[in-house]
Amino acid sequence: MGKRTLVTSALPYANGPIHLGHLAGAYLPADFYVRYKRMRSEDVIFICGSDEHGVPITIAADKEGINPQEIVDRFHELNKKTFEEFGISFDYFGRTSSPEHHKTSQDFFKVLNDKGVFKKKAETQLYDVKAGMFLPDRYVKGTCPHCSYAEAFGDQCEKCGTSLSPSDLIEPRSMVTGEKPIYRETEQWFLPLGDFQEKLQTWLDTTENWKPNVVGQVKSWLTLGLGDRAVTRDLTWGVPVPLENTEGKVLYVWFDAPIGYISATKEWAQLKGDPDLWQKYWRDEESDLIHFIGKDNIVFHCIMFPVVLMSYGGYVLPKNVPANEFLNLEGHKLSTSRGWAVWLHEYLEEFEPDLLRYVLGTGLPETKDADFSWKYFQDHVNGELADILGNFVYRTISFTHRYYDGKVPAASDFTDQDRKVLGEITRLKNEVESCYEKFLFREAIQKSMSLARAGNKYFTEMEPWHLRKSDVSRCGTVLNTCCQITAALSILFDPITPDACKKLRSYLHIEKAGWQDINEQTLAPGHSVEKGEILFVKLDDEVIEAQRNKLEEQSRQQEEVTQQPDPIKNTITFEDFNKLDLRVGEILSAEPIPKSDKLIKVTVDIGVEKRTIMAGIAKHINPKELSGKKVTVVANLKPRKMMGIPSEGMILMAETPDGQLKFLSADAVNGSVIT
Ligand code: B3M
Ligand code: ZN
Repeated sequence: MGKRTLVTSALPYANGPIHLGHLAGAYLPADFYVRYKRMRSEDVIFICGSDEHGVPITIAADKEGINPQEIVDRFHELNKKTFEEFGISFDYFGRTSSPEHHKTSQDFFKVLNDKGVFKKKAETQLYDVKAGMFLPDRYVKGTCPHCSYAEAFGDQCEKCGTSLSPSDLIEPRSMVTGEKPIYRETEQWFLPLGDFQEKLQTWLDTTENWKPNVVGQVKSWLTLGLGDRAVTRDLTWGVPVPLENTEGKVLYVWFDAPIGYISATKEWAQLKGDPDLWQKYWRDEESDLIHFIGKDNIVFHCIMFPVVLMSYGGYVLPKNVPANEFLNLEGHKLSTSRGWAVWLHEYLEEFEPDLLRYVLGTGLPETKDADFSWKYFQDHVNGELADILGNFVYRTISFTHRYYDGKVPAASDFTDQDRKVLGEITRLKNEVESCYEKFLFREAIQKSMSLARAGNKYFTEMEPWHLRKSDVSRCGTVLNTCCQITAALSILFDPITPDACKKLRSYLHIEKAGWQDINEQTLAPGHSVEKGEILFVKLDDEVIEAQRNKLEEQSRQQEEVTQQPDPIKNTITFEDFNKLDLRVGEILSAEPIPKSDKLIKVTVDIGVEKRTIMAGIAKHINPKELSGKKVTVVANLKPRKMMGIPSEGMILMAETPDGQLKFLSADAVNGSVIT
């Protein structure tokens, strides 16, 4: 263990609010860890901030038709405030739009460029001629070649989940202008990760106690072999490339974002009035750098950023990267676009932070994906926080208050049972410590609760309410013992439920207690204790039911939004319209195409002649039902081969807002697009 620790949590994109999935991945475990270290008076700082660059930001801005700056300002403020209210105790929460960040990341780029680390290569990329801009994959939409979904993105079809590249899309179109993009050459700077393979391996061999899921991912990247990774992009939103003649180029967001940890630490140091202080954490070998992230960020933190740091020189490399897996919600994948998420700022409108901190902590996706449900939340709040921890400490302090005038009674003649339960304090404290050091937070929480459970059981079995009358001295010993356990719990639980612990320590008048005070005699006889209040109130079924309904409703509403009809296209002239030759036709026969799940080969009589038309309707209509149907045909469409067969026209169909294709008819849904 080094002399000091620098803890970071992934910089959340400032394109939306924080939800439970984010929290369980990168923020809550980091906060447990940092609070634990602070309780031990260790030298630790906790750094985070908003990631304000990259395509996720510009897409969010485009969606609302506003400037990216407005988006990042809004969500930076909201997320900063939400984290604070939830007790995520960052020492500093910066943002990558800050001048210090631009300066720092440009310096990194320049130094690496001067050292000759980068390769410059021409690449072909999609380009929107009308908009005069290169298009990131996410900015291209088209029809998915697998499921025919018309709104698939250039990097993924959200309907069938297939990952795509823009060239896979049928009829690709730019999301900026709707035009068909072309390929154009452009020069970019690349980080040749492959050159660092050996250096990376040597460094990774020195690391200890990494989680198997992280080691596994990193190993497989290294085994596959590392390639060149572009660190610049042709975009206008981002940190400008700090070289001559690079107009329109910015740093790739994954180049600048991790450097955000450094620039935020610099800003923190400036605020402390000691501008060089950041160096102690980043450039001294005695510092342990720990990155808390979600599993989708592993490659950037374990390969790309370390390569940047080693090429620059003089920086510490991550000591550990305890990445978490994903959190599901009520048995389904969390999805912000489908409205299947619990937003942290909304949670905070109705519940105390401590409840979720504890419950989410007991079910963190540490080694595999985990599920959060409102029922799970209720069960753990009621069954553990309220019935065990809360019940035990309340019984203890209220009894002390009532029968001992609020003074810890003296103890004498300890029995085996007393010694055993007191022994649990040190035993569990040691075990909890070792869990924290190994980033096993679920287990740390479970073991912390074991102490409360032992205390609660002891209280029940000793029956002090009887002893009070039958054996006064014995009753005092029992209560003294319970008071010691209560004091220990008020410190042991501090990283998990800080608000409740702060209250509890104030009832016990041990506000300043730290980890070293978790022992068997924290409270001397005669030490005064306040009556205090119940720490955790049970949650009713209705409250939980309401949350579940809210989630369902939210996802239903989102579905409606995403199914909104397409906007009306640009106005055309009558001449434009007149170019179309539309004919009424009758389907004579139809046969499915064996290798296609989409196409049907249709023969249509359009009066003047018979046509073969390949129609993409197999998913929606049974070929057997086609014969004899009257249809509208675009008769002068340039023939085009599909599955090797020339298609001589197009049958017009109505596409309902939810993507179903129907024949044109008077009872088609309003707003159906004729397609
Ligand atoms: N903003 C991605 C994410 O939120 C990214 C993390 C940056 S950490 C330097 O998943
Ligand atoms: Zn698809």
